[in-house]
Amino acid sequence: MTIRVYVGLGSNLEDPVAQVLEAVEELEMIPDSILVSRSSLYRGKPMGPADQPDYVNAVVAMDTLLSAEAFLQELQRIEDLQGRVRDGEQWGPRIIDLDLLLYGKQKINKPDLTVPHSGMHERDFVIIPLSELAGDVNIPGQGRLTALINKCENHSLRKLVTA
Ligand code: A4P
Ligand code: MG
Repeated sequence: MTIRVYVGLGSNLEDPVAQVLEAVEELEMIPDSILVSRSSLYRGKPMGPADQPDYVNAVVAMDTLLSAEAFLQELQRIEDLQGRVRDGEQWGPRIIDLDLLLYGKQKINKPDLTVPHSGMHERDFVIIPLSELAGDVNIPGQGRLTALINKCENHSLRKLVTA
C-alpha cells in the first residue's frame, strides 16, 4: 500500500528557482515512488538570520512504498547531489533543503526523524504551498491546515510564475 507524503523544498543560494526545479526532477526518480503534484513556487523573507538571501519554497505530494526512514535517506541523497554543504548553522542559507513534512497520518519521533516536521505548522512558506495540494489536511498533533493558515496573517510570500 502506498503512503501519501508531502515534501517541503527550500533554497536561497545559487539560483534558488533552478535548485527547487532540479530537486523536483530528482524527486520524480525516487524508487518505488511517484510524484503526484507540485505547488507553485513562492519567494519569501528568510525565517531566522536576516542577513541571508530570500528563499524560494515549494511543496510536492508523492505516493511511496518506502519506509519513512528510507524516504528521508533519498531526500538527503538529493541534497548531497545538489551540493548542499552542512555547516551546522541553524536556519542558515542553503542550496537545497528537503524536509519530510508528512508521512501519511503518522507521528514519528526518532532521533533522526520527526514527523510532522517540527515547526512546519507555523511556517507560512510550508503551509501555504501545502494548502494548494492537500486541502484541509490534518497535521497530526497540530490540527487542520486551514485553521493554521488563518493564524498566519501577514506573510511575505509572493507566488512566482514559472514554466
Ligand atoms: N530530521 C528530522 N526530522 C526530519 C524531517 N521530517 N525531514 C533530521 C527532514 N529531516 C529531518 O536536517 C538536520 C537533521 O534533521 C537531518 O539529519 C535529519 O535527520 P537539516 O536539513 O540539515 O537541517 P534542517 O532540518 O533544515 O534544520 P535547520 O537548519 O534548523 O533548518 P530549518 O528549520 O529547515 O530552516 N526561511 C524561508 N523563508 N524559507 C525556508 O525554507 N529555511 C530555513 C531552514 C530557515 N529559513 C527559511 C527557510
Ligand atoms: Mg531539512
